Amino acid sequence: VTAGPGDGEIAVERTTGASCAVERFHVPVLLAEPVEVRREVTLYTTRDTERPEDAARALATALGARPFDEVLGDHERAWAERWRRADVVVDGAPRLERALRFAAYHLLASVDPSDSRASIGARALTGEAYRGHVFWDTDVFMLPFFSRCHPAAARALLEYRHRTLDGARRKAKALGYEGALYAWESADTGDETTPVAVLSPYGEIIRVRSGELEQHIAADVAFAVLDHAAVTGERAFLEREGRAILCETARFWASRVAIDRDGGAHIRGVIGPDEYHEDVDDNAFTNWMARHHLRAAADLAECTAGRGLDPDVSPEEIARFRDVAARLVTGLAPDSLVIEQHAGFFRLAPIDLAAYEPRTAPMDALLGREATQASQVVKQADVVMLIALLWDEVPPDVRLASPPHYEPRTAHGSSLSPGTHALVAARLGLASTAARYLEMTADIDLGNTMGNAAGGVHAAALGSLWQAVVMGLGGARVAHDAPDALTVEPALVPGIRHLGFPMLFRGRSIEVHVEPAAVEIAVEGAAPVPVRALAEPGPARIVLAEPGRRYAARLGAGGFEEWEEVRSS
Ligand code: IFM
Repeated sequence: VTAGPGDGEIAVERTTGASCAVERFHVPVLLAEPVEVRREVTLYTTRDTERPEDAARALATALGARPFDEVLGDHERAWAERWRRADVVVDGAPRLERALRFAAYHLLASVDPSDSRASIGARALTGEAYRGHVFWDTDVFMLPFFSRCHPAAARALLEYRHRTLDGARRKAKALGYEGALYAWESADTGDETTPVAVLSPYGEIIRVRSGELEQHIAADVAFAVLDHAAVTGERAFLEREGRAILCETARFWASRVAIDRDGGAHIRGVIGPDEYHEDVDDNAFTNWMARHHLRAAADLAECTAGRGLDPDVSPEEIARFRDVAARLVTGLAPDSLVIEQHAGFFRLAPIDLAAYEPRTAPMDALLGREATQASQVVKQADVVMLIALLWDEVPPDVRLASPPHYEPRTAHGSSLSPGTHALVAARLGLASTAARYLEMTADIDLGNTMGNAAGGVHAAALGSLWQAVVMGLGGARVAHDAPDALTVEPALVPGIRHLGFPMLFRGRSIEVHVEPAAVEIAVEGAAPVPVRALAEPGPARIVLAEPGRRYAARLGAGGFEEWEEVRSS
């Protein structure tokens, strides 16, 4: 470390404790004289070399021999490249734009694309809550950001899941199932690390059952693998590591279901995303996600058959995956448009959340565990989460009818919840609801609205904010009916005049600009890419966008008009 006004005047005091390392710098300063602190940090662990301290010192010495500005220049260029691919511009909502930058900064800073031995903990590297453990937060909330803005980082995160597949196999076996079931809380080996009990803020010992029962993690990891492949177009990873992940975890589902006399397949005794309800049967999120996963595993195993890939999946097993998928119950009664969150949910006691406002504690603490389980209070997006992830699989009238049913029952006791509500509300055209949830998500860390900022940033919520804006307001997605195109179906909320975001799609760098009545795109890369603009109820307008050119589609009375080539502004 060096600091002005004169080098050598700085005194450093270092103390280390069992869980902290503190450095204090004593720098003489003069009134109105700027002081600049220059600091170079080198870091090695025993995973890299037997003598990490020697390696760190050697690198520090080598760096010290180079002019500081040159080293700083490398650092700045590396960041500038990351920003170029991730910076979202929101004209008309400065607080939202600031929150998006905060989100992108923390997400980008939390991952090392060259190291697949670690993934991102729930609070990234910013705090000790959840002990750095890796949850579905990474696969479902953060990975979509990386697959679109920093695919090398996304690959490392997915490779981490492949590396820890043995841990997932051990967990499935220990529970008496086949295949692989990822740890609800994962660390270096992939073995389950969820604590079996925690102490509540009121000193009570609370049993934690997620490690055993929150099994949707198997399908969440599969979802991330599939989403990454859909966006990047990378087949090699999908067909080797991705296939192993998908097929092993699909085996788990095939052995996990119980087929009833009526022929329906049931997944009994689970916890869904709504962790207020434990040991429930047929959580809709789990069942729909497992169905999506089983079908994708069957398709992949079929199209890679005969190549001698590991694991070997027989035609009978593929047929079994398809059969179980077809039988899985969905929570949709024939005459209903509202998906039941789990079997018996509609019969639970009604809840009026407004009566508890202003709330000073989470709903489960206010009601007590038993009353919470007996009531319809929902901790976090659950059916709404399934609609967000499986948008094209849910019939449009069900997409429309289910969220308004669950929204008034949802307590948002998890930071993962408001961003998902924002995304779904935006896609449904519920602009004021979307705006309210966007604000709520943006404030989680910057406003410390969960009251636990000391534990670190809520990394999944940061990912969910990015998704709500880019995939919700911007409407950028890969749709089932046009899997090779980037679909842009915007849903701006009032007040936003312009939303601009970069995204990598199939190896091409695309810049998307959305305004209330127009979409503009520009493509960089070696080959053209199909992009389509969609506005209900108008037809989809597809353009085969050539690299180096810019195109605009304007919204007319019958949806978007044909794309036109425009000059770069
Ligand atoms: O993964 C989440 C879970 O959905 C709700 N409780 C906190 C976990 C870590 O963020």
